[in-house]
Amino acid sequence: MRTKVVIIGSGPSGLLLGQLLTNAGIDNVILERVSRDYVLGRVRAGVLEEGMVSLIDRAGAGQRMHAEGLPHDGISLAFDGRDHRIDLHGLTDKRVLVYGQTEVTHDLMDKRDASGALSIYEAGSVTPHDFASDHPYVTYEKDGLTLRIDCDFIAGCDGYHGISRKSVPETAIQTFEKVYPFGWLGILADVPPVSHELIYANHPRGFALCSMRSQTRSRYYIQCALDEHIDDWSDERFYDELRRRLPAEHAEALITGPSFEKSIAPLRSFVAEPMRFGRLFLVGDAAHIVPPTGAKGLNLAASDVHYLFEGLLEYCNEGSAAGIDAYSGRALKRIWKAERFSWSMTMLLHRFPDTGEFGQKIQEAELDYLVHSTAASTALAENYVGLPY
Ligand code: FAS
Ligand code: PHB
Repeated sequence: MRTKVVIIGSGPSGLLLGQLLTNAGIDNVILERVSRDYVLGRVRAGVLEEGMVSLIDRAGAGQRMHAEGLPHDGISLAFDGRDHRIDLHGLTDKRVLVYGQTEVTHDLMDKRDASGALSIYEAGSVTPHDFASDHPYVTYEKDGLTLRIDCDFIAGCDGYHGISRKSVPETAIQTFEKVYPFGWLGILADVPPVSHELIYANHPRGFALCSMRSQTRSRYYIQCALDEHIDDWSDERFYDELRRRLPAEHAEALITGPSFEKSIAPLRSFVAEPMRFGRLFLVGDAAHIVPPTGAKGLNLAASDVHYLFEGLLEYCNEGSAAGIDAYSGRALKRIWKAERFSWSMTMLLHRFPDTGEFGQKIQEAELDYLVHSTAASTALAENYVGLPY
C-alpha cells in the first residue's frame, strides 16, 4: 500500500489532521493500536479554545459541537471561602466551548467514516522506518500478517506513550520534564453542575475543579496523593472532600449522584524538542504534556495540527517545504507559552508538600491580587481562552 501521509494514532490529533488532509485531497491512512471503542471510552478534556473549534469546523465535523457545546464567557477562582469570576469574554472578546474530548473524537471518527478515508484499528507493532530518508514507510501487524505502507510523510499522533517519539535516536532529541507530587481524582456523574461556569478552587486541603459535560452531566476533580487508590474513594467520600474545598454557597448547592467514571490522572509537564525528524513529525501529546489545570492539552494538539497541515498543504500543492521546515519552531513557540501557563496555574492552585501556612497565604495573596487587577486578570484570561496560532 502507498499513501501520502501515514498518521499513527486515532486520538484527536490524528483524526483532526486526517480529516483536514482528506478534505484537501491529500491521501492518508490512520493506524491505531487499540479498537475504536477503546479510544471512545477515554474520558479526558472538556474545554475547547476558539482555534480548535475553528479547525473542527474546517474539518466539517462541527455540527453536533455547535448544537450541544456550551459557550462559556467566564471561569471562577475560589479561595479563602469566596469565589471570584474572571470575565474571559469581557477581557478578551473571546470565549471557550465546553464540549468533551470524547465527543470531539466521536464526531471526527464519524466524519472520517463518511469521507471514506482509511483507518486501521487494532494495528499491532506499528513501526516507523527510514524517516530520515525521502522514502519512509510504516509496518504493522494485523490478522497475523506484517504489512507495510510506503508514504511521503509520517505524523506521530500517538500520544505520550506512543512509538513515534521512541523511534527517534536519543542523540537527536532533547526532553524537558517536571512531574508533580500529586494527581487528580476525577469523576463523571449525571447530575446538574454546581455552577454554570467552571470553578477552580485553591484550598489548604488541596485543589478542586468543578466542570461539566452538559447541563445534566458534571465533571469534578480533587487533588489527591499519587498513592491513592480508586477503591478507597466512595462517591460519598469524594463529594464530602469536594464540599470541604468549595466556598459554602457551592458546597451547600452541590447535587450529588452515582459516578459512572472515576479515575486518577498523574500530572506532568513535558516537552520534546525538536518535533520534526526528516519525514517524521511529532504532534500533540507525542511531543508535549501539560498539567490539565490550564485546559491546554487538547488545545495544543489542535495548534500543532494547524501548523503541520498548513505545511503539508503547501508542500503538496506548491512544492514548497517552507511550512514543514518551520513546523517544529512554530509549534514549540506556542507550546512553551502554554506550558508556562499550565505550570503557573498548577503552582498557584495546588497544595505542595512544602506549601505550608506561609505558602498558602502567599497563594491567596497572589489570587487576591489577580482577581482585583484588570491587568493580571487579562493576562490569565488571554492565556486561558488561547493565545493566537
Ligand atoms: P492521545 O493520547 O489522545 O491519542 C493518541 C492515540 O495514539 C491513542 O488513541 C493511542 O491508542 C494511539 N497509540 C499510542 N501508541 C500507538 C502505537 N504504538 N501505534 C498506534 N497507535 C498508538 N487535556 C485537557 O485539555 N484537559 C483535560 O482535562 C485533560 N485531561 C486528561 C486526562 C488524562 C488521563 C490524560 C492522559 C490526558 C488528559 N488531557 C487533558 C490531555 C489530553 O486531552 C490530550 O491532550 C489529548 O488526548 C491529546 O490528543 P492526542 O495528541 O491525539 O493524543
Ligand atoms: C474537564 O472538564 O475535564 C476539564 C476542564 C478544565 C480543565 C481540566 C479539565 O482545566
